[in-house]
Amino acid sequence: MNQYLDIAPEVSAALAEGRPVVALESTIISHGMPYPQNVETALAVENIIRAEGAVPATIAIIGGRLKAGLSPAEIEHLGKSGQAVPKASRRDLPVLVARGSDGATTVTTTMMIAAMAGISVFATGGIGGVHRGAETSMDVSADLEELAQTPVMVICAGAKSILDLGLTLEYLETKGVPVLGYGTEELPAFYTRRSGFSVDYRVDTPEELAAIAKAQRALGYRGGLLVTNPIPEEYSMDKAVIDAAISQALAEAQEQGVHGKAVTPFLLAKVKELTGGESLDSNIQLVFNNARLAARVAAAMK
Ligand code: PSU
Ligand code: MN
Repeated sequence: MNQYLDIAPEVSAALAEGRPVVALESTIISHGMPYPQNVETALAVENIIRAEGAVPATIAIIGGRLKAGLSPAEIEHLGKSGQAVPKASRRDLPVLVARGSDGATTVTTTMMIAAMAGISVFATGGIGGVHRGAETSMDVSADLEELAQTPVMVICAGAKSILDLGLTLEYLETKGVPVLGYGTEELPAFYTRRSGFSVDYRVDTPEELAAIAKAQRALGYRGGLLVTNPIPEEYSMDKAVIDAAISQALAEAQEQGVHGKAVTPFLLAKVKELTGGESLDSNIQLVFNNARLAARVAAAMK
């Protein structure tokens, strides 16, 4: 275990006893939702995981410590501080740790810290991917590289079409990351259940997802698994409304010359602003749905 890692007592007890644990990210808390809904959602997600008989481990950097498992007060701190907490991707980690800073972990750093702690299942909302226009901007999320090298199953609702979903799938294929659809042949697009792109395999049970993770581990190869779980029908959004908001967000990002790590937060905030409360509600519900599945898969891995 490394000297910067703190595993919460509840999490380390569960790991030691072989009970199921589910990792959760913190960029979604500090950067993904407004206060206080972010804190309420983060605590509710933990409760959903507990109700399924698993232990939640929300991951973040607090005062330079890599935390696997946060107290409610730490979740409140991250939620209240919001954008003031630096978004922490792979390249940010050593600097934030050395400076004793806080950091909101993305899919990338949540996977890294989960793996350090020995947690193999992680639930989130959406992952980063290959951006539209990446053939010239080269904007490809570090999340895809992490999926290629870190042995954690990431359960998400697909990716938002702020990204180029086709290129994202091509990249994952090149990197050898299996893309699994939970109860679907089609890659879900976060707010909507359909994208027009196919996943590699449809899987219908938590047990089969657990068996695939076990086989991957036993085969001894690097890398994780991407499970895409469509948003429940009743919370899915109108495709035309979402597409219009995404087009406008992309145009504004281009106009304002947004680049680097600011691109994704800018686009997500714009889409949210343009679609109002409906998209926030959908976002919350799909995270709940992913947490429930993750708890069941973690239980099935035992
Ligand atoms: N996509 C979403 N919601 C999110 C993110 C992406 O729909 O909250 C966050 C996640 O933390 C993800 C990160 O890991 O943004 C990716 O950022 P980037 O594209 O800069 O790698
Ligand atoms: Mn980027």
